[in-house]
Amino acid sequence: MKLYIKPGACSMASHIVLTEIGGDFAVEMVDTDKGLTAGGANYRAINPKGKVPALEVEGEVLTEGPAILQFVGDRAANLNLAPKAGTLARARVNEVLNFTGTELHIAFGSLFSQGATEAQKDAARAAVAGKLDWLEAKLADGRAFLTGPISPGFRWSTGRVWRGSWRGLRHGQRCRRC
Ligand SMILES: N[C@@H](CCC(=O)N[C@@H](CS)C(=O)NCC(=O)O)C(=O)O
Repeated sequence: MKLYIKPGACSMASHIVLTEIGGDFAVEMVDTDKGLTAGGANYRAINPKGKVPALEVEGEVLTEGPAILQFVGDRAANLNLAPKAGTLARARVNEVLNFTGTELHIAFGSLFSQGATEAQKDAARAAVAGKLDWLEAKLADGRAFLTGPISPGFRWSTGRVWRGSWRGLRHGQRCRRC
């Protein structure tokens, strides 16, 4: 397996999960502005979307952070990283990952768009804060995970890592270009 990433970008979540699983995988940096991998390959030939993360696996390329997180989590079944597919608990994981990967991600993207006015940035900040509030409210009962209480054996979850990556951005870490 090879994971394509960019420092400070949302690909960090996939990188953290793969690292925690301790699997056999390679990492290659991508310069998405130039469309080149660190090794000089045309990145759009690997991922036509030109975005990170992308995971090369079994001769295919899997894209979209939430899909990669669930795939690698499911493959490490012994680590119990996500509830079983088909359960409501798993749908809740999907709910959070989709919210984060679409609503929250898009809101952050506007904040860093080049040429945005201060008024547009203020509007983007308000939008991001509102979406993070939804996530924070889910934790208001003291639960350790967005999707419920901590289970024996759980050290972390795919959903928690994804949310944590975004929390880092909220506290000043800048996404180079979402
Ligand atoms: N829907 C995709 C979005 C991926 C995405 O937007 N990645 C950003 C970094 S956070 C990127 O690669 N941006 C580079 C570009 O747009 O050129 C996912 O969830 O994986």
